[in-house]
Amino acid sequence: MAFRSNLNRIATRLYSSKAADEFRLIEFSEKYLGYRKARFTEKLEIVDSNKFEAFPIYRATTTDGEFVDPSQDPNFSKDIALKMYHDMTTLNTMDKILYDSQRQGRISFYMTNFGEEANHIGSAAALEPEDLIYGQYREAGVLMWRGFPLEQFMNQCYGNSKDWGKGKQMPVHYGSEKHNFVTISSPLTTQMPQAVGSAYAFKRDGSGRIVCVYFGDGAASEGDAHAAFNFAATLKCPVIFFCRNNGYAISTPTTEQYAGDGIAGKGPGYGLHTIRCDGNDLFAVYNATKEARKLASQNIPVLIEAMTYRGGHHSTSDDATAYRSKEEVEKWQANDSPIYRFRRYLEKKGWWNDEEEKAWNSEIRKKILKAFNDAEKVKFAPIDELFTDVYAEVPPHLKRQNEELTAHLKKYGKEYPLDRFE
Ligand SMILES: Cc1ncc(C[n+]2csc(CCOP(=O)(O)OP(=O)(O)O)c2C)c(N)n1
Repeated sequence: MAFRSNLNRIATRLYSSKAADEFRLIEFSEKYLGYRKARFTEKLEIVDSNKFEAFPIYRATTTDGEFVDPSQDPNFSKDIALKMYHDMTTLNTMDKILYDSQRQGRISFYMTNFGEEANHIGSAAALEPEDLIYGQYREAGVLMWRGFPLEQFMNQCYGNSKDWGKGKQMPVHYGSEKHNFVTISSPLTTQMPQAVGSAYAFKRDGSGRIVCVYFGDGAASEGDAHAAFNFAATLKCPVIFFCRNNGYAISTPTTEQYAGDGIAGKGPGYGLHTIRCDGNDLFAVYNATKEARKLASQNIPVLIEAMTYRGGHHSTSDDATAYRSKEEVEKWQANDSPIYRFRRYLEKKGWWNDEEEKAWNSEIRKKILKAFNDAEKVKFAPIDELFTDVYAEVPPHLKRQNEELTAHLKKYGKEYPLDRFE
């Protein structure tokens, strides 16, 4: 049979070059291009990528919190809308306090989330609590939405004994098994292939959970991002890639980060469903993430690029005035604050007013300062706990290091502030 069909094929090819062309077209299209159908063309043209239309920016509201198309209103209940506002403003106030406290030398490091509050709260609210989150480091609001306590934020930033990580991580490298939030890794983009691996595991175990992985425009230039996109698309993983495009990777502006259509422009090339949205519009972020979650739960991976602006310095180790003007930052603050935008929406609904704003500001500031002061008083975990928790059983090389440290401290202990450890 096989011999005969081969003969037939050869005969067909000899008989008709048109059939041969068709055969090649089908092979190229169905086998090499997978899901795409290509055609032959006799027009010699090297495609100029700049001629592709850029992804539009999906928005729901204006900067004054007004719906452009009322059908895009997800109709939050008053309770949910107020929780959103409370979380965004709590995050903002916490950032101010912790940023200042680093400047006073009370904690070693901090990263603010200024200007990205709608990205965090809008996306987190659209996910299910059991969905697994992989963050980059500038997503504290996602954890806040999930109920990570203020005290834990403070304990983690102090690295004291009440910190669930017992001070083993740098400040803002949060993690919480209880909140399905994988501990942050400092090396950029490690979280992306890991997230796809978790998503693939969820697909195989049929749990219905999905993964949402956050990353910045800078992180998207790492090779690991490419690996993650490609694995997710080819293995059809239940994952949402949430890019916070905030214009900068430390001092590198996006104009130097990529030459194509941002991060969204990469999506179709990998076979990812893709949307670009206004990251300062909580409603747009929520709607986009909600839709993406639906697709992801059917094993269709989605890339979201949320356009925003990094309102603060990259971190407390950075001075952004060295590479961007004060006027640029002020322009963003004056024209597009995600918090103000959402507040305008609440006010128009009759759910918020100036007095409530004033009372809330003072209440939340007091709460945060109390948690902060309490955390400052807590001692660090006992020194030998430095060697525990990472491995189920302490391996021999760590045991040896522990012995060396104990001997060293016996001899030179008075040179160290040992009274600050439990
Ligand atoms: C592999 C690696 N390279 C470099 C760094 C140093 N680094 C830390 S954050 C950062 C910029 C990341 O920018 P982006 O992904 O856009 O996120 P953003 O800080 O703007 O939120 C860089 C280069 C790092 N942590 N890891």
